[in-house]
Amino acid sequence: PENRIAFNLAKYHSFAETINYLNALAITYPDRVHVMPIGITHEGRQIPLIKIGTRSRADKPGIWIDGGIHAREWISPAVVLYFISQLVTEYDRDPTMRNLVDSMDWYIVPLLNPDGYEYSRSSSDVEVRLWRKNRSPTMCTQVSTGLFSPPTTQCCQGVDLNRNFDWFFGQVGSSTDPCSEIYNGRFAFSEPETRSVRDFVTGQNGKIKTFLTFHSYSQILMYPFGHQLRTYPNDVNDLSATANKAAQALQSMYGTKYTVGTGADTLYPASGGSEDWAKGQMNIKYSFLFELRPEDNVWDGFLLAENQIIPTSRETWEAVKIIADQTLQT
Ligand code: ING
Ligand code: ZN
Repeated sequence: PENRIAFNLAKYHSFAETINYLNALAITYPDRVHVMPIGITHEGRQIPLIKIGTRSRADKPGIWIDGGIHAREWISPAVVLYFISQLVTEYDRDPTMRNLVDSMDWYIVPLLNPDGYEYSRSSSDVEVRLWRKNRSPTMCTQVSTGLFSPPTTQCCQGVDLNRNFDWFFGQVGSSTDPCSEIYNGRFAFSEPETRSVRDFVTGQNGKIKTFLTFHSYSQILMYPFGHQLRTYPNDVNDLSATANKAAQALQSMYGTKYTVGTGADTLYPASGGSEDWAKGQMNIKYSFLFELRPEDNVWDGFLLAENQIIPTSRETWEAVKIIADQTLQT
C-alpha cells in the first residue's frame, strides 16, 4: 500500500473509471475496504457499494453516503469519491481518519444512477447533458392535442429516483407523466436503483445511524421533512443543531455560505425523497441532503468546472466529519 493509486480526484470520471478505482482500493487495502454490487440497473450496470471499516464489530455505528442519484449533478459523485480517498488512503497518516474508520463502518455508493450519468456524459447537447432521471425503459401515454384531433402517443424514458422512495409517494412536487423531469414512477421502489438502497439499508438491521445524500446545486444543507412546509421530526432540534454546526465548519474553509433547513422550507415541497424515507420510514436519526456548489440562481449550476471539484470536496468533507462526530456521540 505504499504507492498511491493513479486516480485524478480533480476530474469528472466515467462509470468504468470509477469502478476501476474502487476495485483498486479494495485490492490495495484489503484490511479496510470491501467493494460489492448492491443491484443492477435497467441497462445492466452493477451499482457499486464500497464498505470502509476496520475491526468490524456488530455494535459499530454505520454511516450511509450516496452520490449521483441525479444524472447531471456531476459534482456529487466527484465529492463522494474524494471522501472515499480520504478515509482509505489517509488512514495511515491522519489519526482523524484512523479514528473514523476504526470506530464506524462507512457504506458508500458514489454513483447511484450510473445509467443516467453515462447518458449525461454522452453528449454536450443540453437535452442529454442536463438529464436528471435514470434510464428506465420507454413509457408511452396517450395525449390529446385538441378537441377534433386524434390522441397521439408520446413515449419517454426515465424515473426521478428522488421521487421514487416510499414517503408520501406521489403526493407533492412529483409527476405521474413519464415525460416529466420529476416523474415518480409507477409505484414506490419501482426502480432497481431505489430498491437497491432500500434492500441494503433494511438489511443492516438498524445499524445505519446516519444517512447522507449528495445533490447539486444551491448550497443548502437539508434535514427532514421535504414533503410539506413547516413539518419536522420530533428530534428536529438535534438535527438542526448538527446541520448548523456542519454548515459552519464548511464555511470556515473558504467562506462558502450554506442555507440550513428542510427541503420544503428552503426550496420546494416534494415527496418520495430518500432523505425523508431514511428518517420517516427507516428511523435513521441523522438524515441530511446536501445541495453542493454553486450558489442558487446561476444559469449553469450543473456545469461546475473541474477546478471546483477539490475545493468543493474539501469544504464538504469538513461538514461530513462534524456529522460523523455527532453520530459517534449519540
Ligand atoms: N434537489 C432535490 C430534489 O430532489 C429536494 C431537493 C428534495 C427538495 C426533497 C425538496 C424536497 O428535488 C435536487 N438536486 O434535485
Ligand atoms: Zn439532485
